[in-house]
Amino acid sequence: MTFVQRLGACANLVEARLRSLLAALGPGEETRLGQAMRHALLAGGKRFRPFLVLESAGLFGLKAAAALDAAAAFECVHCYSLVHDDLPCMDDDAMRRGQPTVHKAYDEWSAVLAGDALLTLAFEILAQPSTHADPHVRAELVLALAEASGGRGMVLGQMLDLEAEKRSEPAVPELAHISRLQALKTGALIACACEAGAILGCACPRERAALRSYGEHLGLAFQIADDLLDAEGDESTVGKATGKDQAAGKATLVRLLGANEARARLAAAEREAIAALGAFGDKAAPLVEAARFAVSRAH
Ligand code: GRG
Repeated sequence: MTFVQRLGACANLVEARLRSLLAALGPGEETRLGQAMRHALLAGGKRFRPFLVLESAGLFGLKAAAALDAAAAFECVHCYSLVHDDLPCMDDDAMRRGQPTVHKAYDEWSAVLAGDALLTLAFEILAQPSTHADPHVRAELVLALAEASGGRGMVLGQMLDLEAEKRSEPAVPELAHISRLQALKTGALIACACEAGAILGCACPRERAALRSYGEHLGLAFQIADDLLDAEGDESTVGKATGKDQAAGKATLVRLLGANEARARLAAAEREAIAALGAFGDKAAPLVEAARFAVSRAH
């Protein structure tokens, strides 16, 4: 099976589980809120974060079914962040995953509320016994995802990003500032998805730290690749508007350092991500492939 087939198979599993979780825990599919949540969750997407949860859990002998609910929770948080990021008051996008964004398909208030409900749903899923039999493991997952997605993680990263773009604060963003905001905005959730596999698998601290380190380098690679796609990618392949960072004067590594240096840093991040997996040997081949995919992806 190629990496893309493996990622696709994971996406199918995750989507089926998201459908059933939404039917069981959501507000009712006939409601406007339920429909907007479905649009946000089920209109495409690579399901890359769930893939990381499943594959990192697999390192500790867990079958996909045993990690699927945790994986679905990560996708709920990711989808909420995309819905809110696309709003006119944030990044203002009309297309996402090749489809109209939630506020275009519905309206702004429905998009805000669908995002809120998806974020909350993620924690409801993690707290369910079906996520893991051990309540301590469930509590650890809740804590890790809350830290990664909240005001010391992704939300803070988004805040720093928007302050730079909309308020020119700081007036001249330096490399350290951009690196920090990107590590928070994109890296925190990706790193946490990798760590979640270690939590589910009751890994030792050394193995958990190795997966976290892999995830941090992977997150950086993912973000630089995203910036390069925005600068150089084709709108129909990427599935959303491109060229927006330059037009908005966004603080990115590509803008600060140029595309060539950004590509060099992308390659370094890929190498370091793969190196962090060393102790897992051949078992980690799918995660090695995931790092290669993050770097070379076209969407
Ligand atoms: C609104 C709190 C809040 C946070 C928003 C996700 C995010 C933070 C901003 C999105 C801006 C962006 C494009 C960031 C780059 C990395 C990224 C998250 C890309 C989208 O993720 P993919 O490529 O998307 O995994 P799919 O559609 O495949 O799930």
